[in-house]
Amino acid sequence: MKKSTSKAKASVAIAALPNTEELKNSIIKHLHGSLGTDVNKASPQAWWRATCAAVNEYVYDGLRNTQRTHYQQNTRAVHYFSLEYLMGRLFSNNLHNLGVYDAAKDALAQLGLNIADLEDQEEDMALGNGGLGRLAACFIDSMATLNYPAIGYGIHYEHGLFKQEFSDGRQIERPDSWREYGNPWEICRPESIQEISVYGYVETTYDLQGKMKKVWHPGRIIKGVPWDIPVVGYQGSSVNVLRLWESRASDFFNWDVFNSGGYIDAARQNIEAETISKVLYPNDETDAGKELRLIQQYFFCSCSLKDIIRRYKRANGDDWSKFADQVAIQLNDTHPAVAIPELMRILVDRAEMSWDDAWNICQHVFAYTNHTLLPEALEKWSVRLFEKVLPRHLEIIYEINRRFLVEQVDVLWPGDNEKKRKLSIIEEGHEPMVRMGHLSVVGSFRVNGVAEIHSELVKSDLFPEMVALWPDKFTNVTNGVTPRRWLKACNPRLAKLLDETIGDEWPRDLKQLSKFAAFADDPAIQDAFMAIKQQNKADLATVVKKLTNISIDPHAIFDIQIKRLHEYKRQHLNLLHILALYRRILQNPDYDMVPRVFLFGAKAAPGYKLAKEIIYAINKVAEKINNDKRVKNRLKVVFMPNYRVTLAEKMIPAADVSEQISTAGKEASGTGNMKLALNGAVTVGTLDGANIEIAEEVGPDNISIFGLTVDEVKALQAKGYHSWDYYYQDAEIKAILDWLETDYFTPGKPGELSAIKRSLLEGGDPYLVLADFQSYVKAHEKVDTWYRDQAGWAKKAILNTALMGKFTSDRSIEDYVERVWKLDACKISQQ
Ligand code: CR1
Repeated sequence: MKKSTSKAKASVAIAALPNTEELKNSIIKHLHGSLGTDVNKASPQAWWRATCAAVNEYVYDGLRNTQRTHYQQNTRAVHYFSLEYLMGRLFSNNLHNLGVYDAAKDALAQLGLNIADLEDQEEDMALGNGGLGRLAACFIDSMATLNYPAIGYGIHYEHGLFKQEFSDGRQIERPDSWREYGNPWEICRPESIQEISVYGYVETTYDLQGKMKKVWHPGRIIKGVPWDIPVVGYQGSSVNVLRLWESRASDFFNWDVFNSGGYIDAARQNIEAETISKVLYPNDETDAGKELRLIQQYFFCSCSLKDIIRRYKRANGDDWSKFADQVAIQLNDTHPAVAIPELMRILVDRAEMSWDDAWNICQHVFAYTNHTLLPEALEKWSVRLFEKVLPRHLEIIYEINRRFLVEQVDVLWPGDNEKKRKLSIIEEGHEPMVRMGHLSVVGSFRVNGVAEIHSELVKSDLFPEMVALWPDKFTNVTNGVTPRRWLKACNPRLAKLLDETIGDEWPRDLKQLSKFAAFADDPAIQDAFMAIKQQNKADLATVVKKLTNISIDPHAIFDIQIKRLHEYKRQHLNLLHILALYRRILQNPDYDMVPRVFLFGAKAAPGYKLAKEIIYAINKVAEKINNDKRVKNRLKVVFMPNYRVTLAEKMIPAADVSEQISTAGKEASGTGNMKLALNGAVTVGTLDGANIEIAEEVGPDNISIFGLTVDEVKALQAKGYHSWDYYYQDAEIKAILDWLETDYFTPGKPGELSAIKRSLLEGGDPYLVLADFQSYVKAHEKVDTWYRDQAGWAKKAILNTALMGKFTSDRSIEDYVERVWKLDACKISQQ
């Protein structure tokens, strides 16, 4: 029995949504009229494009209505500045958010097509590395759903995050060309091109009254071309925009060079200009510190600010007095912090505003989110590089810093040079550096971390003096994930069960999930829930077979760790546990354990050697274990190649166990932890980031916590941590680490996997892997025991789903609105 779920609730932004018949006609119309092909010969690509075009008719309708309403009501808006957006695919997301997924599925079925095949035509839009970029994508979904006037700004990278392949177990990076043949979701807006400047020198001039004026003579002008991606809110709420800038050579500038006879030079400069938006830096957490990266940051900030100012002036003319009432800018980490001196430059140099007035505006416009405490990830730029690329901005930063030190620091701590040295935006030393974190805090009216504990650590460990200066500036907004993509769309079976038991309001009011807790002991719901998990696992097993040729048993526990590869996330701790189990099986052929499949998904930054060694080691150990008859299928290990949003959507609904095992104090929040628990996985985790809040929500019976706490980590490190002690005192640890050095996993090549052992022993084990090892093993023994009681496990899994209501990104956005942005929602009116 087919149920028409596209009853298409009266949508706000979109006048009328199509039924199956209308969609079918529209798809055919576009196949003919937009694609120039015919039903008889159309490829799946063409069908997919035609369907996108059909859907876009409605998306654009919502987009126009939203933009018109915002303009007419002259609303205050938030501008989300982010160097990364990890969007994944948009096809099924847009269909679900419009409420026409089932109608489209039926329409395509009537045309003899399977909607899943069409979905597979789309490349992931992977314009981000990991958590930070995916968070930005969840946030823009929530802002549109909640009807907040919001625009996302970023870079239209030609190449997103690299594609990962394995060659004999080693990571190989291949370029990602996500829009090689165009992207049906984006609209180029040449009418909104901006020009920005870099390099050159600053001239100091004086007018007739003797007033000093700084004039920046740029060395290079670059054009920013905006591409707009409509962001469809759930059930046709607002359709907001993600505006991504592509760099091009400026016509104006090249003609100059060209005319002076420099044809080749002009061509070279074209290439250089276009290089800016060519490729996403593939580093999560750590930063390259390269000139091109600084130019990328400045390029998109400058284009975006000019775009905002253009829009503001259209409504308010040259009167700047309302600017801070109309405009909030959220800095997603320090990557866009150069927007602060850029706005100062525009106000002081171009609008000829006084420094104080300009600074007052800045300090009411910018807010900054910190996403990490890792020292290597706190951005710093050498003064030398800054001066070369942005000479005027460096002067402005010096002046911001001078006033900050004199008017703030010296007032609270008179004559305290040590405080000045510590708080200065400029770090002194052999190579003086601009500290972007300091600049972000000084220039913003609000600073937030991304989970309770992280926000506390931002205050206590990162910026304690800034807190003394401005206690009210600091706040917390715990991360969240959009339940539309991360439950409704990716886990349709569970979504249906929820609709049937607790109603269908949960996708926009996730707290409703708590009603599902009442069913945790209900045998019928337990069975239904476990049957769904079983089907999802069977689906994943098919994907695993196809991608890796490894057969896995859907009846085993699916134990999943998916996230960027980093020592602090401790994929190698997971590996040591796998080796412990393998060793126990070899030592005791009857070793009793519930069969487990360990699944990994992770990309390593191309220059991060140890991370790549860990991938290699996991792959080699997997090869050995998966082919060892003595294991008798109790253990399987799979490293999924090319982990990305689309793979996450297949893995998360199939997870029984979620690995969230970072060293306490290192993972700012995590968001994969939320997605997995939301889909009924039981977390094995440390008390780190948002795991702590997840544990509070689900309660100790429904999560397996292990390891040192933040305070214990600090205490251990203060007293001196000696990983060798664990090696000598724990026979299991010693045996495993020594094993890795033999050629057992790499026949004929002993020592190939020794990098891990070296880092844990000679390297001092900076992330306390060995200290947490036995506690981790016990946390897994607990899981094994729990799983043997199937009804008990079902109850835990159900309660994980039911008690995740807090972690919707809608709640995060409401927190930002209340604590930071002070925005009003805006109901969209139709034309
Ligand atoms: C953090 O590592 C957090 C996301 C989103 C990451 C992760 O714990 O969930 O941000 N930080 O807030 C990051 O990418 C550059 O820093």
